[in-house]
Amino acid sequence: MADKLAARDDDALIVVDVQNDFVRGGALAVPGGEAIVPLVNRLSGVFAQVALTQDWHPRGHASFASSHPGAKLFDVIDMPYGPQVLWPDHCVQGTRGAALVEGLAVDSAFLVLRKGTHSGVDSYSAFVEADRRTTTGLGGLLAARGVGRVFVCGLATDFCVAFTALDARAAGFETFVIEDACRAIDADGSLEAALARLDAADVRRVASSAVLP
Ligand code: VGL
Ligand code: ZN
Repeated sequence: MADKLAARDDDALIVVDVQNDFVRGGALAVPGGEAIVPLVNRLSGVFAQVALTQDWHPRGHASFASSHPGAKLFDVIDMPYGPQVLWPDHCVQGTRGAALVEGLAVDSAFLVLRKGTHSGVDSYSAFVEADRRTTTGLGGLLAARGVGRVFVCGLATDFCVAFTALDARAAGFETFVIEDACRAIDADGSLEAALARLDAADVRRVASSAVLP
């Protein structure tokens, strides 16, 4: 049996982007994304503090291929802040695609953090936007609430989960990714690259069985 991580009062769970557009039938469906919901709900039940995130883009967002005439889906372009993958329109503010998946446990969460709300800047991370300067305030909020360890799950492993975990670590939290409670987009080696970055940054990859009683 895998080693158990004893639950601590200073633990927080961040549930990343479990939204209609990232599951079956959505605009940017992550393969198997819908399958994590029961497990995510069980995890939410055992954490002292739970925060959810929502990718929440204005119409015409800079990360949409449709905002760049001549560009194709999944092209990578240079933005002032660095390379940007161009996605299908997704998680547009107020749309059904942007809503949290029905059946996701939301009642026990203390926070639903919306990110990617600035039209010219993407934000895979729930902590710092892609310009690497604009903060969402989440690091300070978690610190002020006494959080010491951050556990991350949700969608997608290789984008918003990985960047959120890396920034949690950079903000000084002991950080874990609960791998079986995530699913990946896995385009062009993005999953392998993300896992290597997590390992190099001392973000621990664990199974839900290590956390659940
Ligand atoms: C995400 C691509 C674009 C994610 C969000 O939640 O991983 N990926 N926007
Ligand atoms: Zn997005």
